[in-house]
Amino acid sequence: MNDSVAGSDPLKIYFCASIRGGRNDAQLYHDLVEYLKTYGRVLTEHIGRLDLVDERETPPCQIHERDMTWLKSSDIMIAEVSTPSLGVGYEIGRAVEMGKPILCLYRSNSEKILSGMISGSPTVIAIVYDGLEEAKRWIDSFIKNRAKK
Ligand code: 6IA
Repeated sequence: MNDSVAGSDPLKIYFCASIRGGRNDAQLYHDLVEYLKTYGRVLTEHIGRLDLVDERETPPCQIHERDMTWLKSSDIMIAEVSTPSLGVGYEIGRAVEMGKPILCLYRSNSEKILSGMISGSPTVIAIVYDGLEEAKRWIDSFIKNRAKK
């Protein structure tokens, strides 16, 4: 792992991306999660699963409680926001309230315009990227700058 010192706790990363908002970018989410795993523990690794099945048996209150517990315990949030998702917007708002460092990644060729509530938030770093390799470079710089604080 790039960002951890031997013996210290791994960085806890809360990755968020669309589930019910649409899974067209599932491969991209998978690749981002794999990259984030080189930096620490991705608490929400399931979001990158290509075979994610929308099991409706899990009561929504359990999903919400589990995700909020993970979010509270996380060190940073990284959100892929090219596909609008109510859940991701909600998670970003909660992370802002909790004072978490937040990086939002938005594909330059997205068909959707990013919400002004994200691009206009003074505490959210929202960047436009072109391809996975550029997204990785933004992640590198976000994590390294955060580590200096
Ligand atoms: O509104 P959306 O479904 O697109 O919201 C997606 C975001 O909310 C993700 O970043 C997740 O962290 C969170 N989220 C929404 N639904 C779930 C969920 N459902 N499980 C975990 N996190 C969720 C359970 C079914 C699923 C395995 C398909």
